[in-house]
Amino acid sequence: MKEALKQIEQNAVAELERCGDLKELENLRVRFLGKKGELTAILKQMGQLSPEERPVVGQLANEVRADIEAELEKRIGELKRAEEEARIKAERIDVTMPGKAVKLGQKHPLTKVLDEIKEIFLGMGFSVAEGPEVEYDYYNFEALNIPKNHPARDTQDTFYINDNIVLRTQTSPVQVRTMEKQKPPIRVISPGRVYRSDAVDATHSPLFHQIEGLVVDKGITMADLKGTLEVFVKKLYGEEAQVRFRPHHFPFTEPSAELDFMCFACHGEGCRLCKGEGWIEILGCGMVHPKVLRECGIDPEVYSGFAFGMGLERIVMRRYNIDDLRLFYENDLRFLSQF
Ligand code: 2NM
Repeated sequence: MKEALKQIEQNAVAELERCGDLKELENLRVRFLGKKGELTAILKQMGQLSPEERPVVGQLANEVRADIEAELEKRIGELKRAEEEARIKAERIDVTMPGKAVKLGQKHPLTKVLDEIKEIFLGMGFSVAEGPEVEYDYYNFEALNIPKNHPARDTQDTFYINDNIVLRTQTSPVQVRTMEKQKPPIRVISPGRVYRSDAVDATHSPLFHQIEGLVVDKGITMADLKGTLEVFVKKLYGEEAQVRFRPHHFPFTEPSAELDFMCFACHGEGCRLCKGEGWIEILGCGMVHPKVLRECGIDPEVYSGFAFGMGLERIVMRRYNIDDLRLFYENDLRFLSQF
């Protein structure tokens, strides 16, 4: 029996040393020390021994159990440490490795130029006003002296939600709302989306962007309009830019004009860019009609004002030599990443 016990210890120590895995170690513990293990099997035979031999063998059995347990603990410690080291090695972060580049987006060309235009007017004391794109017929037309039979109200041009509500065809309703709730002096620009029922082609879209402006105060004259808009064009196109005002007609301004700047390609000679004109139109403008002021609660005997409006797309197309405005709305990164 003593021989058997020593054999178990030898076998156990040898197997534990060979064993390279925590799960297998647990199997070995069960095999040697468990209730149905090899050591227990020997102890069950103790009854066959003489009373003198029993304590001796018992003590040896305890020593063998203690030795195996000690060896087991030692191996568990070693294997855990090895496992931990392997894990740390696998998880180690190489801080010298080049990072993954985060690709930043950029502003849409319409936004870039709009920001520039806003900045110019902010610099002249204007603030930015916004309003609803789904608008009452009253604000879009009626208050702006556009009577019921005016061609601008034609269903061909306007998206009607119902008899009283439209998709705004201009941002002027924002100016009307501003005059309604704000006393002069007023200096605002209103950029935003506008809608017209047009077929899509290279130069037309049912959705486009406008920037309108409005100044109302005591003593505002056509000279203020001309000075302000000339400064705007020079800030946008450079100090050497030349402007001219041409008489025009709008229902909401009187007198009205269109503002051209001299073609930068041919300097007024006439070329392909300006279609032989020598000048390129950039915006419409005029002195706010007294009827419009009165409708908005401003006394035209006390106050006067000027207003203007321009399309953003055409300005951006000229700036970057873009020949098809559909590119603005298609979100093709090959286009957008060029700006
Ligand atoms: C334009 C041209 C001329 C305009 C007028 C007004 C308002 F509300 F004051 F009457 N807002 N915008 C205006 C004037 C717009 O766009 C070509």
